[in-house]
Amino acid sequence: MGSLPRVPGTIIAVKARQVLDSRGNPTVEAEVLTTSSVGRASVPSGASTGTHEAVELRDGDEKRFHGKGVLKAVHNVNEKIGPRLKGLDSGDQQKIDRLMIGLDGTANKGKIGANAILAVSMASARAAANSEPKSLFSHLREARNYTLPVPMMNVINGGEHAGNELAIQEFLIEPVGAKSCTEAIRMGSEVYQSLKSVLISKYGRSAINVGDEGGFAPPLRMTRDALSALAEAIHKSGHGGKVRMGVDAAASTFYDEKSEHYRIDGKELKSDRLEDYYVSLKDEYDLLTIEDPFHEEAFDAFASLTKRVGRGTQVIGDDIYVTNVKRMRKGIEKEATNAVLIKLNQIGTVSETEEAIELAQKAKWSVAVSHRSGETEDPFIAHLATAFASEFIKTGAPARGERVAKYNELLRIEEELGSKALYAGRKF
Ligand code: 2PG
Ligand code: MG
Repeated sequence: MGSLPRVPGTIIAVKARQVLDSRGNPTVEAEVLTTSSVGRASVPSGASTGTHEAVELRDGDEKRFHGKGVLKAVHNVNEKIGPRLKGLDSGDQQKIDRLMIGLDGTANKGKIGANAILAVSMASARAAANSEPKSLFSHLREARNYTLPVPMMNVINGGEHAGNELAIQEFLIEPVGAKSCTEAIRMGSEVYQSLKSVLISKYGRSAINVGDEGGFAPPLRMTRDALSALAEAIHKSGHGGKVRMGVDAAASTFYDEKSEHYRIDGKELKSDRLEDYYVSLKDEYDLLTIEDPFHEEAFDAFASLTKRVGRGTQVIGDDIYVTNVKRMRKGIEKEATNAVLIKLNQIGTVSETEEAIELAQKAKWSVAVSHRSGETEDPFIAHLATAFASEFIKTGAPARGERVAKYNELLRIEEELGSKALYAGRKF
């Protein structure tokens, strides 16, 4: 009896292991082995997570990793998912993802674990790309030209990502005036270094300790102090006019449900007063992006701000949408925002993430592909952003290995594309 023909890219085995993320917590890494390739991927983990996100399966065994182990998720990959994927084409992303969604059977992927499912979903895409062989971005979407995203670099960390008292979680620089993504990364790095000296001279050396995403975590409390330091750093680096600023408020983290007030800058503000505050900050600092300005259910408050600033400013929804097309449809209907943050692990598969991006693009929203505050060295999102020509990529400061892994991958991608590479900065 002769052996069956070995079709390239056919899945032979799937294996997972527990590795560490950038906060030192366990996460899932998966490998998909095919007849002609291997694909490996690991998944990130958020701190300011939205209530409606897909659920990571954690062991809960307090004796190991303070309950954060992912051995159950690893087991689910090895014993439940792996055997079912054998024989499938690693390039059939829809089929693989649908099979895993069906196997889990819950709306939030909490049974098998979104961490288990996503690791396999991403590793399959890589295995398929490697078997063609192709770069991951061109496997994800075939195009004649590719547009590389504007980096949104989070250079001052607050909120749940730092040990200071800034209510706003992220203060971002956005080099829209660069000619290429490579030049944008250089500008971002230069502003970051200028910011370092601005912070030292204003607040002393302890102000340059870094937070979870590699941004500085100065001992500040007031939003304007952070934005002013940033504006000074941009000016000092000589990139005035070319590098814009943005914030991710992650406002669910400073919203008090009981009193319906937001606690920010030593004040307690009702939604309409907070809206006025954002408008004044936008005018003073020419903010290009404002992410999650209100709590995750405040569709109407988002819509009201978007109406006021949406012509020149990208109001980005993160926790409000959680990369979920159902929630995004509600946002489109209510004109809640004009942009969306996209995170693979909020929804849990590559194909559902792609569906969310396509829905946003149909609605003429800007798209920002994003990392999580707990990351790994996996640069998958650099390829996702390039493949789908997202306007932005948000992946931390140009510092810390897990953040620069993505920026360095964008440098490689732009080099590989040569004259076929466009840069999204020109849109702004
Ligand atoms: C965010 C993210 C990433 P986290 O709110 O946009 O910066 O943070 O991963 O903690 O949710
Ligand atoms: Mg956010």
